[in-house]
Amino acid sequence: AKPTLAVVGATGSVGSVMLELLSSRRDVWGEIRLIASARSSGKVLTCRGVELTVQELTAEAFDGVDVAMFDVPDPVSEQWAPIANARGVIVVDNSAAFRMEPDVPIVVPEVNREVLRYRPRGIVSSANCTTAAMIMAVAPLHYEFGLRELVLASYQSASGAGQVGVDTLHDQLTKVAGDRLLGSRPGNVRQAVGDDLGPFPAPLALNVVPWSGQLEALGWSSEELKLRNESRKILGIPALKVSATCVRVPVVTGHSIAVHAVFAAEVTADGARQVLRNAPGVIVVDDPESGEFPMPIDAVGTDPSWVGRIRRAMDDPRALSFFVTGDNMRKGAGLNTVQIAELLAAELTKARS
Ligand code: 11C
Repeated sequence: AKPTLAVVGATGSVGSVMLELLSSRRDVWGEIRLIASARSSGKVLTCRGVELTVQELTAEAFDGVDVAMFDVPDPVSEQWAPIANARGVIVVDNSAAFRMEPDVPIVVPEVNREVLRYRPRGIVSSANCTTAAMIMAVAPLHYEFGLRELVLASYQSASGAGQVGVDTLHDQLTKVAGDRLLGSRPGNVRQAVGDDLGPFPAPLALNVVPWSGQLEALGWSSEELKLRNESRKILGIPALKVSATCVRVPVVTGHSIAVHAVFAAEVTADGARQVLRNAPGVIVVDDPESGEFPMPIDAVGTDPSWVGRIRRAMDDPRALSFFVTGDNMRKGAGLNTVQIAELLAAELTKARS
């Protein structure tokens, strides 16, 4: 029998991307069970063309489940993943709750699928959305040229902060529309936007906000440290030098990263393009003369990481600068989680046959 899948957090915005992916990809699942908080239970959602009623998150909801994809806040994963594990469920978790635990792998299938085998707790983490988009391009270059250092600046969309982030951005854009003086005087954008900043620490409309996540030690944000720690773990380079500045921009969906990567070997832009053209899940869009760059308005709704603006550093023949954009709801969240779950389904199906 095909394995049973549970989607925990099915009614959220990443949850709905997961249902869309499960409805359009090769179907490897037997039963699919939708689970959410008590508030959302009883809702009816469509998956694989069939209407399913969302069940409440309880221990019993995991009975008979083989694999569960979690897209819920960190504390909910922390509480419920072990409960699911105790019922024999392998959890693929898209929160940050377990990513840095030594006995939990972070998997990006195109990059390090071999670590999926080591999961003593029955928990596998999916990478942070900014890390996932970036690592898809950086990993194949690392395997070719030997990565030594990353200097990163992110341009993260509102949907990374959930549906409330998207709603906040649209509400603010409505408030600032039409007034052509906004942004040319100090304080007038803040005044037009008012107090409702949603999940952001400052107005996002007509602005960029150099902040994502929580404040950590020495002034770094949690998102910046996730980029550093998760890159080191996924690439298996514990001492990799990584400095990131994470910035929220008024984009609905699609996280972008300006990457400066230093390698052990000398690189050329053409050599890097060649490597990236052959890399799974990567599309090279690099023709500035024709105005072709990787951009969120084009990457939204697509699966790959789009890479362009590939240049060798003017002052270091071992360094490259380039720009990556990916749909943070897909490769950055729902898609990567679904891909990991599908690898587990293949493993379970093979073991049972
Ligand atoms: C954002 N990257 O754009 C964050 C959200 O560790 O999975 C995802 C947080 C995470 O705000």
